[in-house]
Amino acid sequence: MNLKIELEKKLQNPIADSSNEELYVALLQLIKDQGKKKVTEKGKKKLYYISAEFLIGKLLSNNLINLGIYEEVKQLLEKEGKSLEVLEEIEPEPSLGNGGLGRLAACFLDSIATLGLHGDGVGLNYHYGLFKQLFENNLQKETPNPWMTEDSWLIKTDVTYPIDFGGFRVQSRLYDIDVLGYENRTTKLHLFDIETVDDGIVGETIDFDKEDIRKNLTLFLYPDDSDEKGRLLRVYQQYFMVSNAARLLLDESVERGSNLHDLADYAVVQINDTHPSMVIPELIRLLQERGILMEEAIDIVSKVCAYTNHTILSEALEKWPINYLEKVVPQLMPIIRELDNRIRLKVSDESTYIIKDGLVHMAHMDIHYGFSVNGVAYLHTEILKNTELHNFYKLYPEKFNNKTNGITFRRWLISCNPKLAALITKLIGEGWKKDAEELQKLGQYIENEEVLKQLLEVKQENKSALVEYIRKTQGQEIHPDSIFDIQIKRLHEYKRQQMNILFVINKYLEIKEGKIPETPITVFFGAKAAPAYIIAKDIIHLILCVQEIVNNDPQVNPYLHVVMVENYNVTLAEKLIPACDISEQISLASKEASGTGNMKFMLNGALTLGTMDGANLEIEELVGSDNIYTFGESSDVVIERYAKGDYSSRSYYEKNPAIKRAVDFIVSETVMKVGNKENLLRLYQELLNKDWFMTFPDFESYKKTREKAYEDYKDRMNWAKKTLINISKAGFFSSDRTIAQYNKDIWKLQ
Ligand code: GPQ
Repeated sequence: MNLKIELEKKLQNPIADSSNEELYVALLQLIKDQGKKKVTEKGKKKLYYISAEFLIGKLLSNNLINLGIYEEVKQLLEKEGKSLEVLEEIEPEPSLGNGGLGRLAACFLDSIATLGLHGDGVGLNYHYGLFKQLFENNLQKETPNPWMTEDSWLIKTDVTYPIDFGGFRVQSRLYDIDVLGYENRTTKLHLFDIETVDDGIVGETIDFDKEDIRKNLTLFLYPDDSDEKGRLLRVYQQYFMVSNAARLLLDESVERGSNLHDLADYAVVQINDTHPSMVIPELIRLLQERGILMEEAIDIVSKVCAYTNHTILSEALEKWPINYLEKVVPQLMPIIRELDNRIRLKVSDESTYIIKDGLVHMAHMDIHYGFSVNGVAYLHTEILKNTELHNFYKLYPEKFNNKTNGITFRRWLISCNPKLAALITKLIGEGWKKDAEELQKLGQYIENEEVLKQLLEVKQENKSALVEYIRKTQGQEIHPDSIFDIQIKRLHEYKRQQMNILFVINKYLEIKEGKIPETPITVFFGAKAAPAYIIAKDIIHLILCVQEIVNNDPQVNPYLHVVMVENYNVTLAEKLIPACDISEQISLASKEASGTGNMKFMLNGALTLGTMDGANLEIEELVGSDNIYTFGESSDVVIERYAKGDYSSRSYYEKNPAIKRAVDFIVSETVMKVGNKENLLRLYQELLNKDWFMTFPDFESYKKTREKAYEDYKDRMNWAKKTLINISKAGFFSSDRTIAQYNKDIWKLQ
């Protein structure tokens, strides 16, 4: 392909005379054409990865990389006086996900395509997706996040299905996004939409008529579920997603030769958390419609569906009231009752029943009627087996398995950190791009001063680029030589951003007393709070207040700076992670199923400051305890304390002066002056009287360990050595490895 000729054909103009917008669209079209030429794997059996979220991020650069023409395009544009970086800014980020679960699904599609597996993703085409976050008066404000533009990656197909809800029928329409794997393979992200959707019912805010399903069904991801209308809308969305997925699966399987009795030889479904769980009764229903008897239909579906659990937090394990399902999907309730009855006849342990106290337990249905149940990190799966799902484990030990999460190195290193990728390639060749384990070859350089210096230089350049970006976008001046200490993830109490900000408060007060840090520190936060999650929003409020106080205090700001990035998303993550020195992974032990940010930071040469939780355990195992900063109580201690139910945060507050001082600061005049009394007081009370995620017991060891990391940072060569060890051991966390394991143990695609 002659790139210049092809591009100018699309532009109908010379490159040099085209606007950036025109160039962006021309490139997008060119990539779409190239995508069509790639091979789509067509084995007999096919995977359907059903997920409420696919947090795919911008696609332009990633697709260019996976097509192998990134450098060529970049150079061509430069020669013509244009810049690929500027074009990247034009692309809106698809708003199809919320956090780790959705980003994992996106990494998985990249790996499925790259490994040439026969499998597609299935989800919904949310027009506004997750809200866009703005900060006003130190508070989070939610606004709609329209991301679809006239020219986008979406490809309208002619696939449509009639979908029945209680009392009315709607028509669906399938849109596809091509997922280009590395080199020559491709797979599809199938996004179902409703023909009658109406973007126009949404104004300036994210409020809208929640009852007008025909118009609102695919507008928002996770509509506010603090009232019944919102919760019902979620059920409508979930059924719409899985009914479409099930019909697609059946049609395609029949087309490939299945007689439906042998469906398990043609299709496998991965149920990504409980949002798609209704696919089980829906598939049974559709098989019955096609003439298969209940008994056999259940048997078939039980061989097709596999379930992934992503959390032990009980509030995230969905349970829908029977009357919701009766209203939205009356056709499923008889099947769900039948599924429950069969368990009641077989199993004496009532805790595993599907219907209990008027609620349908979606995960229970998945476990009884799926053939595989997996957790997402070693510790998480062990906790599922031994504690949370112990009663199920006793019934079906053979179903339980672990699949430690992974990330795609194409996006999370090659694309977001080209300087580091180039250095690695210079040292060990290209092989690591296909076989991530080859990163281990970097081990030979850990005593090589020249290499370590180059590693530090790359980090410094990435930090300077971030400084520039933050200046441009948020108007803040950051010290490029400061330690970049970063916590970016969904805002949730169990992730304990509140513990981090208490540390910052403590540091601020120490500096005010004259205890000056030897190296300046910049603490970054990025997080969205669910619109109805009050305490999470109060924590954001506190972070924003502290940001204002610290950054405007001339006595403090030469040494300490706080940056809360607005509207944290994949695009921002790609800028923050390559620039990070210290990666905050400080969830309460046992609560973070895996984490995947921890892996991205490690791969980009940041050192982890973390609890023994989720995949942090596996990071420690790989890099050794000298190359990670772990602290805090173990999951065993935490689980036992919950069981005893005797935790009193107030006693820690009274015993520990540093905790008391930092917590009291929340309601001090200094903070009240820049914040809201109501929010601050509520958070203060919450910590003092509840602190459900036990920040206080870990606070001392957190403080000590974080200070130790800051101390170690001063010895730059030794620090660089630790970061190189981390990079060299990151290969295990490639999602190519994770997907190969899913395929070997669960999917068994050819
Ligand atoms: N996760 Cl249940 C989400 O991002 N959203 C959810 O609704 C649930 C889980 C995360 C989980 O918190 C992380 O620990 C995992 O690394 C991630 O899923 C992917 O497994």
